[in-house]
Amino acid sequence: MRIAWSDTRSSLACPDSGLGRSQTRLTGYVQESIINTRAKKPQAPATIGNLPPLGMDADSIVDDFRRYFSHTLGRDESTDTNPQMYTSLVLSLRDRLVERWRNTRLAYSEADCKRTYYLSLEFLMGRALGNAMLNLDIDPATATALRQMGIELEALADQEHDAGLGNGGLGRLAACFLDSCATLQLPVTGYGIRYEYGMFRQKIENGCQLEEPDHWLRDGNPWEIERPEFATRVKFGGHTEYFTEQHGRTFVRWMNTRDVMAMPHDVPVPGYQNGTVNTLRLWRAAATEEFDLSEFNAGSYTEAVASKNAAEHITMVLYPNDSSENGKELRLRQQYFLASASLQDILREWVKHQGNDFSRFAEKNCFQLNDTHPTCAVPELMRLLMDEHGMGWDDAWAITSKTMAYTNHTLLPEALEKWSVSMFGRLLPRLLEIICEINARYLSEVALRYPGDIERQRRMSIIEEGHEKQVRMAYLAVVASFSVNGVAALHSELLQEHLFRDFYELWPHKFNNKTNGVTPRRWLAWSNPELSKLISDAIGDDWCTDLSQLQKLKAHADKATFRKKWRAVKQANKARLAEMVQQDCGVTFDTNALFDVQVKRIHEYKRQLLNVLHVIHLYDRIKRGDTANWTPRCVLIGGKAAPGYMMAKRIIKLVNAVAKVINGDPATEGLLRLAFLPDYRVSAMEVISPGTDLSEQISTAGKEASGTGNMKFMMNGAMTIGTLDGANIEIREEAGAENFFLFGLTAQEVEATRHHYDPAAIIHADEDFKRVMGLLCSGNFNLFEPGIFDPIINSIYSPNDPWLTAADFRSFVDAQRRVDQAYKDQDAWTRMSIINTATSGKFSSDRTILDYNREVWHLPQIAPKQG
Ligand code: 26W
Repeated sequence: MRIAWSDTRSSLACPDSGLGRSQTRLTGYVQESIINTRAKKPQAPATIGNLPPLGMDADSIVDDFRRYFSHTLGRDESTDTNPQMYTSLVLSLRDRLVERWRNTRLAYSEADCKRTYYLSLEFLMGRALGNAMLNLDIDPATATALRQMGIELEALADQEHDAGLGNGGLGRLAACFLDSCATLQLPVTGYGIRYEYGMFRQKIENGCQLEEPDHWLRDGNPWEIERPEFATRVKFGGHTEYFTEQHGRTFVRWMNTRDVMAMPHDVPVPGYQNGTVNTLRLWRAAATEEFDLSEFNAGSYTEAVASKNAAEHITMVLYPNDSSENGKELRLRQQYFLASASLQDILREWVKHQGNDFSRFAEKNCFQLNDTHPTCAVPELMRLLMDEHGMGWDDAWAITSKTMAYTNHTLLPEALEKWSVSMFGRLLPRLLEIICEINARYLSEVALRYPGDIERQRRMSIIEEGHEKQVRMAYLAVVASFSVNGVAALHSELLQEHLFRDFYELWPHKFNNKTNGVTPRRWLAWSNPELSKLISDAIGDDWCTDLSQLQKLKAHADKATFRKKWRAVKQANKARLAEMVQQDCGVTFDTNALFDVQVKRIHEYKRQLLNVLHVIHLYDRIKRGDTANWTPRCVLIGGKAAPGYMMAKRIIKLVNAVAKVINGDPATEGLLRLAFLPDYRVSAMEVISPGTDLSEQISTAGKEASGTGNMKFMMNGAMTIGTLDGANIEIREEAGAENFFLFGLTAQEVEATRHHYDPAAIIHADEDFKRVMGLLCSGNFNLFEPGIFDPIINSIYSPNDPWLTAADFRSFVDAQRRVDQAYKDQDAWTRMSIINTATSGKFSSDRTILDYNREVWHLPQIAPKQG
């Protein structure tokens, strides 16, 4: 890769003005000298914001790229390196985003429209380069530009670290939503935390997960723009004091606090080829100036540095748990930091335009809470309105309860956030007072509705009584929100029937469902270009912004030539995936085999264990010679375990141990492979989903709120083997039962089975299962580490196994047999694959966002002026 330095194009001059393009972009005092040299021709003074649009052609990109590389980054021929070339390309593209960003802001502000703020502790954005090129429609021009300079795009794209600011589904959903909001031209801003360290990088050593820090910002992040002019202060600790004014009004001061600065970093969120660029504003914690002045001057230099560090700790690292809350103080600090900084930012903007008149605030603003994590926003908005803007309780509550909307993403009790009242009070004394007041007022409403029902009041209280009193964040969110939604039809029903039953009885109108979706731009157009081209050749390219168009593919499923092309694309994608598996796992996948994939966080409820039991069963069949009519399979499992989740880590070890035995046994050659893919992340999924034949969605029914990986696989033409859980139910409805491999107990049956669950009897009665457990228990996969899989074996045998792994084994194995049969008929399989893609339209996050907008947000769609 070499930049063509000899390339002397004359396109630097801009024909209309006679000015060099780069000159027209100069601002401030430099402008004067330009104006002076052109003094003969009187001109309106150039304004900062009045620039001609940047060219979108290859030559313009080459010019900008070279200027960034040589002038901004100070590199030349002898020092050219991929990181600097990557940065030069990003800065060139970012300039083009910035133009549209400004136009978008202007259009929203001129329309003076309602806005929604998506508050989330996680935004799992992945890489931005490909997405930016696609959405700017500058992909071909960029490719040409780089070719002209002799640079390989892929090598640059590989320089980008994934922005891994999330754990899994909930964080990636937030990222897909931002893409859809920008594409639909909705005035939605994301607010999150700029973690210095994102999701840990997973290494596998001796079959075990090792966590390594993800210092994704080490080489800088050219996508973000720091905005110190909008820095705000966030309070912690201290105490409250009550004052009475002359007129008798009391007000509260939160004093003696330890403040932390919140510094915003803005990331552009481009819509799909529509001129809109929305904003993701990420907050970084920094020490306030007093830290520097008072403490440093007091001579306690080292202590001052230490406390400065403590302030900056708040945004140092993403908590890597995706299902269990451990009540850590730093996590609550992060949550309040996000809520307070974001709300202050929004109120500052409001006051700038409306002064202290909040009468229309609720009409013009909506806060979508991504799970309970940002729920401090409820008491914080109350505090800001009352203590900072002089509003009374009732007015403040009217605004808060009309602007908050809450999305629940899990029913698992261990994932429901609770904070000890004593810790909450120490860290956020003013907020705790407000929460208690909200609780008292709301419980009196409950008492009015159900007089004398003390038990119900106890059940519904935001404060859980007991040895250690706790704040129940989910209840706080429900009480304060005008909308409460689950993320798939079944999940929303279960919320109403179980977790929020009492609340549903009191306020049925609050509850609704919003089935999740994923963005077809990243998950089909960008990650699967060959399939996208085949689809567009057949049905046109409107599907990219109207995914229901994919239905038109159904007609093509009957054409042999189309099926042949479809199969060829899948084969090419499988080859790409096989290459990745070879490189990252050292395991050879034969692209003629069935590619069977389960990638997601490792959790017992997701039942990677059930998957492994099936693989052991296949191995057992091979070993006993039951291989007539065999369908060769390559099984891929990937995902991260929470560092403190011992069982999940043991399951990773088991996958690796079983893989080692199977892949090392000559008997399995050409029949079976198993690999564990280390460091599963967004950019890996972009390769995995296009190359998958079979998508494993095998959670215990009633436990997976929705799932979104299931949707990415479906869109890319994979068949699903799954339980009636989360969005699987809707996937099966759309695809048709004949195009879905169903197995397992229903959510109802799961609950009924718990009372009489006897796994030992189930295993004993099933010859195949007995043999599988025999292999596991004999130490066949852990010859040199005796006993390490005992906790797993015990969990399968336990009548209290919450995930009922044994209950679904037979049904799962039978469904896998049907898969094997179906895969043998490649033509029929391809037809099913096409039908899956064709019926995946519902699972576009555009549909989800339009649902949110129609039923919850009520925002106008606003197109910025072009150019
Ligand atoms: C407090 C620790 C913690 C952190 C994150 C608990 C729970 C979470 C999330 C709720 C976990 C999560 O990502 N849930 C997933 O959300 C997806 C998007 O709605 C759903 O598709 C998945 O089913 C759900 O598991």
